[in-house]
Amino acid sequence: MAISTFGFEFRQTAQDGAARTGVLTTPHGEVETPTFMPVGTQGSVKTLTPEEVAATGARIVLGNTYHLWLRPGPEVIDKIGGLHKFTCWPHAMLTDSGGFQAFSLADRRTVSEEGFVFRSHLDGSRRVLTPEVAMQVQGALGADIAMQLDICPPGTASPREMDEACAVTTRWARRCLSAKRPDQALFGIVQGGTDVRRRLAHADELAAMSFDGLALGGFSVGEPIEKMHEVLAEVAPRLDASRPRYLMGVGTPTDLVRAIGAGVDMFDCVLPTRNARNGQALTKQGRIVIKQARYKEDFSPLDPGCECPTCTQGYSRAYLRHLFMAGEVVVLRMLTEHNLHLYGRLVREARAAIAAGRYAAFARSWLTKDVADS
Ligand code: PRF
Ligand code: ZN
Repeated sequence: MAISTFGFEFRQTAQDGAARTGVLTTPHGEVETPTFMPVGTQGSVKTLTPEEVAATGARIVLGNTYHLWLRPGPEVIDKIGGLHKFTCWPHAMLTDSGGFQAFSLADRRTVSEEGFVFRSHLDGSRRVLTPEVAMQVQGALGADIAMQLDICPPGTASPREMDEACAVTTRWARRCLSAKRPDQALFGIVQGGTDVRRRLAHADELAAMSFDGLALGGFSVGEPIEKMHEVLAEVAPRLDASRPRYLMGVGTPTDLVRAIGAGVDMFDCVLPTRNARNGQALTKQGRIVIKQARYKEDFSPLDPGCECPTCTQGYSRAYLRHLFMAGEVVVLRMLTEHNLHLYGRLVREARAAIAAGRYAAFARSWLTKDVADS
């Protein structure tokens, strides 16, 4: 067992093929894995209260260093005692390091050995995000798990750029470990694109360090989805089994089912929450685009098999469509709750299937349906 941080522990509880269940112990409670982390970029899972998020089964959420650093600022959050207290989320929390957002959101960003230099997307101010700053800000936010600063090249990057991104990410890994709070867990991030050998080599470099978990970054960044799964099937099972494995920013329900089958323990993705706000409900039978005329007089619930408040209260597709067309904001909450309940149910059923040694049958039952791929 790789226990290096006070109050943090990962214990595998069952295995079926490469898929596994486990328990992640954090200072804010236990998290059963495989788990899905709803994304709370700005200190809220958009449209929902923390109680509503917990009711979907989520016991860990993700916060973003980049956004909270720029607004309201780590000093504000530090003052009240951290992001848990600030947001009233009592369960576990993980913060991403900010580089990924600095790269995708900021203007005129540059990257050097020192870190990222960019202009804030809010006020244009010049900001420097180094591994030390990323750890300092994440320390003030006080999540249970922090992420190292890394470089995530686009799927189209050349082999040379991929090699360079891995080399810099490794050097930043050491700097993050030196700068971390001793009572905060820290995960390393494996890069390397879709080349299995490069991925495995980078994973070995990071596994040799005292990280509490290992993440797979740099997936779902423009490469073909089949290629991603091909590489995941080779790489995920070979990541150190004593530490949690986290696939960053992925994916659809189908992606989760396949990646869990490859041995991934943790996921985050904006898909269930963002798609809800675009009027999309995900169901085990496929995706419902609620504005479509075919739902105008469809008085059935989104998904009769769903345990979410939207479905069990009896709100019909016709009513939800009407609310969406009329611009009534409550429908965004209803769809968000529904989608997060689907992800909560997916990981719960996956855990039960792994424990019972029937993961292959479970996977077939989800994959044979046209599930929600975007
Ligand atoms: N690095 C970090 N955060 C991320 C990613 C990454 O590569 C991704 C890629 N899918 C999502 N979020 N730090
Ligand atoms: Zn529902």
